[in-house]
Amino acid sequence: YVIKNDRYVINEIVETLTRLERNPDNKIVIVEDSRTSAKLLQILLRVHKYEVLHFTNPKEAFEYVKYHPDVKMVITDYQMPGMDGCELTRRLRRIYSKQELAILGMSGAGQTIMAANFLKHGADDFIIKQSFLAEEFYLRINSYLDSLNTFQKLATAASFDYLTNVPNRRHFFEVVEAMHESAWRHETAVTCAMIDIDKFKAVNDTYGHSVGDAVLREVAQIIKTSIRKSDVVARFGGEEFCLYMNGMSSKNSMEYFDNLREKISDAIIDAEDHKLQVTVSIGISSSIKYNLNDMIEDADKALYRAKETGRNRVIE
Ligand code: GH3
Ligand code: MG
Ligand code: MG
Ligand code: MG
Ligand code: MG
Repeated sequence: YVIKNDRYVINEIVETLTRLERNPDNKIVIVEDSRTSAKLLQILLRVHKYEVLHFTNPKEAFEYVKYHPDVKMVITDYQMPGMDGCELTRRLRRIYSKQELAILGMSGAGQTIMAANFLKHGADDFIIKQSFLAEEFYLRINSYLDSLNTFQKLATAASFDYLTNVPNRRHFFEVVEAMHESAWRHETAVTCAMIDIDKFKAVNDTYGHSVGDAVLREVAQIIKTSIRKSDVVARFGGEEFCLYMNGMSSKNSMEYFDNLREKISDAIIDAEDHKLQVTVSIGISSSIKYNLNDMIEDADKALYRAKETGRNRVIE
């Protein structure tokens, strides 16, 4: 009777917990073939508002985590059918660094020898199953998640432009260098474009700097929503954006950029109490060169010509 009653209570708790608000920033995957042990861990973690997913099969867990970079932590048992916890750790570490994913190995009491094994394969820490109830357990988990979240915030801040929220120049080169090398090897069509707002100084001079900022944000937003997932845009200078597009031929790029130019010049921008319009000049370079910087330079030269010949136009 007591057991039955306990089970009833536990089910009630689980019911309530699944309805609790969770923090999707703290997604944890538990890999544990013993359902009882996993359930306990799951309940305890949910109390602390973690988003928890449980897998009994390590191979399925691996596939899931591989395609879900939002998972912050994997807590894995050692002994499981098909693949042991150390092997799972080793495979995950080939994909995710310690700054991207925390891995905690776990095992039953009396198996502390496992600790070294887990750490050797890339785990951050090791816990003994019976220690779940200790406050130390949460403090440790919390501290791992806190450092990961802080690191990711810093990484984003270092790669994105604060004003427009598009990647900065540094991030552009980090990402595009590799893309460009592969495009060169595979002889893929690529296009590099420089986009510069026309007479932007006049916007600042007439309406003030904060209206200028709003215009910049809006233009960045239009560019961002016009590109494909595989394209990279970055804020290169004050009112200048660079775009790198893979698989974009010269013929298509002229049409694409003229559409973009038109979209920007048609936009009525709401900035503070003003409604205003701006135009952009665009220089493009579609003949691939081994050196990425040479392509950017060509786009820059084309941009200069676009300015010289009257602005609000696209020149290749
Ligand atoms: P052009 O058509 O030749 O490009 O003329 P322009 O006035 O756009 O070019 P110029 O290079 O003379 O001036 C760029 C201006 O952009 C100067 C600067 O005050 C402004 N600017 C640069 N960064 C920012 C920013 O973050 N916010 C604001 N509001 N203005 C900026
Ligand atoms: Mg097991
Ligand atoms: Mg300008
Ligand atoms: Mg200028
Ligand atoms: Mg400029």
